[in-house]
Amino acid sequence: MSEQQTTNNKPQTLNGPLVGIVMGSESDLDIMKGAAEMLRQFEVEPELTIVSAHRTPERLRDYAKKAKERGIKVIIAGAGGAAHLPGMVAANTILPVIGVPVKSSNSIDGWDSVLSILQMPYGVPVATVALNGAKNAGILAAQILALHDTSIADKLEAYKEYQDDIVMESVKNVRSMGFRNEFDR
Ligand code: RP5
Repeated sequence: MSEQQTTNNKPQTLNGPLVGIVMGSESDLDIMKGAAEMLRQFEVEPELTIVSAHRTPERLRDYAKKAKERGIKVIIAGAGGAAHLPGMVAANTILPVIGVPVKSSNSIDGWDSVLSILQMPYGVPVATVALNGAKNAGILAAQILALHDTSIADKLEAYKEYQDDIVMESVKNVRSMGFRNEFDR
């Protein structure tokens, strides 16, 4: 892997994406594209593809084993039902893996996906976000990259301020409806 230090102390991989998004099926895309959209807000262009733990086990192993040498820093893996993809990716790499439980067509109620990804055995962690929480997975991946990238860190700070502004707008709206609010007096 080739890396260079830029002036803002930003480790920049010359070729290839820093975040890999994988999902068990194209049917997960509606949810999982949220991770890519969120990363793009921080000007991180991820790669995104299908890797099925059950239908393409060799591809899974290959993807996870080669990710680090290809320059990937964080993997986001999403799957539904018997959601073994994130755990098996984590079993095959030392990169941080963020797991997204997807409520899919074969999911009973979502708990199957959540527990399949959440309840990893000791020694093989997967950072699990909420059911269908791909957007948070994107933010979390950006936060990991921001540890060594001041430009992403600045965008995350701005995003925090944006969220604050949105809530304070709601505070004003609710107050204008005539509800008592002594806190913001
Ligand atoms: C999982 O099974 C996939 O991640 C998807 O959430 C679910 C259903 O897959 P399809 O039958 O729609 O391809 O492996």
